[in-house]
Amino acid sequence: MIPIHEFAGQYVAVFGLGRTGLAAVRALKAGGAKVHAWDDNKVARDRAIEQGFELVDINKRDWQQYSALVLSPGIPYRFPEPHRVVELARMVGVEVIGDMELFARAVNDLPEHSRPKIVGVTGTNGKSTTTSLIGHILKKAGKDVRVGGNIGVGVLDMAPLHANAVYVLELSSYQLDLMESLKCDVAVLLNITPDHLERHGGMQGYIDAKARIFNNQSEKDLAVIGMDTMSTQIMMAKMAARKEHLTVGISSQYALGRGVSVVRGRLFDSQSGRAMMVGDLNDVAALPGAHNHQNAAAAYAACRGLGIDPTIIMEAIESFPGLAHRQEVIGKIGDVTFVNDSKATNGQAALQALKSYPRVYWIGGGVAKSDGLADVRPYFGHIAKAYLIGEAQNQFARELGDEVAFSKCKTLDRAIAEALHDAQNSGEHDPIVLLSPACASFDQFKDFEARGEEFRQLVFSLKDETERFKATV
Ligand code: UMA
Repeated sequence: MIPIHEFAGQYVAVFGLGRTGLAAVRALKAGGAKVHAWDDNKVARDRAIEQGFELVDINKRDWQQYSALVLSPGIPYRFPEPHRVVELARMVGVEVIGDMELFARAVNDLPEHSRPKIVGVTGTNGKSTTTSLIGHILKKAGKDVRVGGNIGVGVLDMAPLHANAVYVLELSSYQLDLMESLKCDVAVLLNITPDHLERHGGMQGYIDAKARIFNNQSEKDLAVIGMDTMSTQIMMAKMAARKEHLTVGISSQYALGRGVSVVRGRLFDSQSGRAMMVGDLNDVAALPGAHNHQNAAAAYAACRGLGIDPTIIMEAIESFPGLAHRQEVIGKIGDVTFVNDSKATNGQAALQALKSYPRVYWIGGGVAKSDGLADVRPYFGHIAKAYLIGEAQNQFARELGDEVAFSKCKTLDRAIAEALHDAQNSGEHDPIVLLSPACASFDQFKDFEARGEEFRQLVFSLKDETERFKATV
């Protein structure tokens, strides 16, 4: 845990009792603050009480007493409309900040020579893979590395600040909105495509939130920018012209004259102006597809920026085990392979998975994003049949129309059973059942992780049943 001393002896309100909020309460208390923590949800409150937290309903308190409101990232800050507690804080001039801001101020309070290195990673898709890959490479290079943030570890739950450590932080647009002071030694922006627009008042608000990752960087700090989406290309052009940072472009679509590119699966470093082949990503099983190649290029550029040798980086990329819920191969039932890509909560992410396989039995649905299946449409030809679940099933059925065969399954268990049956009877060689929903999960699951875990459990129990059945005939 990273104790926060800034508010020692003062009252601080913490709102939201999920991973962020509980870590913030612990860290603020350890630093001597008087913390009033609350959550709208009784289940979350009861869980916190069970864990020994004392709660105070901040809706009923005098807000003049608070020095700050620490808000969890999932709670509306500006759009679609600010949460009531944000309004309360604003009315009395109490600052509203996130856990990343507390972390940043704690780092900035250290004398310069004792500050750890900070690597920030953001983007619409690929953040978790890139964050985790950078962590893996730095570990292999012998660094004292800590990985956290949006990837699932509240930043204040990470190991205490240490001069020689490297903190690799996945930063969501929500977290970026709630921070001012973080200065990344290396900041990575992978790509920007429409997502979470309701929380940012539209596309420009979303782009502005993502751009905040570069705030406070000096001309010695490195900005790694994906060149495969229009908004990030524009950002790169503006930043390179201003010369306020060192910039490096990365791409898995274009061979960049200067930058880091992946061409036909091969990783090239042309930062010096001369292209040097670093290695072949085609054989790296945990990083399939062009989107993962871009993640690898970003991780390479970030680690080069920290002075790691190209050979060490490439060896580490080759040994990367991959992440759960991201094109994760769960196993096989007979010849049928099951792939869990539950993290694909939007069309762009699902498109990347569909692109990676020429033919799949595809499970999709949940809570659709505003653009539905628009991104996935170019890869409809890769779908042997679609198995639709959740709130989005009727909308997706309309979008697939006559172009793709589909079945409305409503729930994940039915979708898996039907997909397995069809795949087994297809006569195809090694068919693939892919869960890559192109939707948020919260109509039927707590989050994408719970959805992916259920997929895994259902596949395992079907496998057991199939094996028992085989044993009895
Ligand atoms: N709550 C209220 N009132 C509301 C809304 C929520 O009281 O109006 C309460 C909920 O009852 C709940 C708490 O707020 O108890 C949840 O807070 P949260 O949604 O911020 O969730 P945390 O558990 O703190 O997790 C957050 C990130 N979640 C979101 O941003 C939605 C986690 O990212 C992150 O791993 C964690 O902090 C640690 O940094 C998850 C995520 O889905 C993976 N992120 C989004 C994404 O990747 O697309 C941005």
